Amino acid sequence: MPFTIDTARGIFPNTLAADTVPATIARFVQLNAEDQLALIWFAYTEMGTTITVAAPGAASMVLAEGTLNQIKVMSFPEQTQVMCDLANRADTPICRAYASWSVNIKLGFWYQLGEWMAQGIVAPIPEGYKLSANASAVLQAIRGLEAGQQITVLRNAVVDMGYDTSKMGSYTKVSEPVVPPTASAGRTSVAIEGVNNPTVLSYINNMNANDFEAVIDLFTADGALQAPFQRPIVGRDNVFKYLREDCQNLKLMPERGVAEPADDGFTQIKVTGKVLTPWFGAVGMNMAWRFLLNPEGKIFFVAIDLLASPKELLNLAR
Ligand code: ECH
Ligand code: GLY
Ligand code: GLY
Repeated sequence: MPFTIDTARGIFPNTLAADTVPATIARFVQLNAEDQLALIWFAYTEMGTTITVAAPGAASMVLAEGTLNQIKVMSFPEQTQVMCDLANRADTPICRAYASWSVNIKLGFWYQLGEWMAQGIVAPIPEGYKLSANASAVLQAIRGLEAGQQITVLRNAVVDMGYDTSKMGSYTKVSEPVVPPTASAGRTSVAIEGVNNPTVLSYINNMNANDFEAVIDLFTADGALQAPFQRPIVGRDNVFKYLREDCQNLKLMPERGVAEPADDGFTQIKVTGKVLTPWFGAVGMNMAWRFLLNPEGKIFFVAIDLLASPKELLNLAR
């Protein structure tokens, strides 16, 4: 039977993803807004003692600046209301603006509010604020995760805030400017134990060079990319947009892998290794890439998974 995106998603079914991340988010979104904000404040400040977050790039800050300046001059109660509105996904002008931002702009916005909260410019979490029992339990669950999973929970919590874009009709997505690809002299090239497939090597090396034109050329016209805990993004145009909007300046550090023939002349390849985000240069996330290449060596499907544990880096079983 020929592969479909749906059947492709099932390659290497023994791959154990960090399902604790969506499970934790599912519990988090049940909490009330005050608890959500306080919980993130506690998690974020506790994490800050062991891992350092990079200041956002100037480009993403400029795009959130208007909204940030609006919030800066509000009273504490008004600021608290804005933050609760975001957590409640309310229909307000700020929640609509927020919803139109790319992931990095949303993260940069909260980074700035966090700085201002620490400096007393934005309403802090009230002193002595007591989390509900459920919120405490979620915070405890987050404490038990490895660092790569913790930052993914934070990221996903922030991405889900703001007004629901599906209720917004047409709107203009706001994302950071696209950086030019790294010049050839500055490029790196990876070696993967057990995998020398040129498509896979080219995918990794071009991702690391922000050369998304070259990356997208590796896909079939109907090819798909599935980010961690997401539905597949299908078709070259959509994948290309995603790469340019949300995938700049990542560092992919594959370690090992396995390649084997699949049905209809396709090839399935699993690679494991680490990924760094520009936000947390010292947090190596344990990841897998599951590629399905067509007989011409084009990417029909690739899934990127956040792994359940470091042990999974060694799991190349089919
Ligand atoms: C404060 C209190 C009030 C509420 C809030 C607050 C602020 C919170 C802040 C949070 C900041 C969080 C950050 C998280 C960043 C996480 C980034 C991650 C990135 C993962 C990327 C991966 C990429 C994988 C991919 C690969 C591919 O091959 C294809 C593409 C792709 C405290 C004020 C809210 C400030 C900065 C987890 C894994 C490898 C799929 C992208
Ligand atoms: N500092 C990370 C970023 O702007 O993406
Ligand atoms: N967590 C995958 C991404 O950055 O979209």
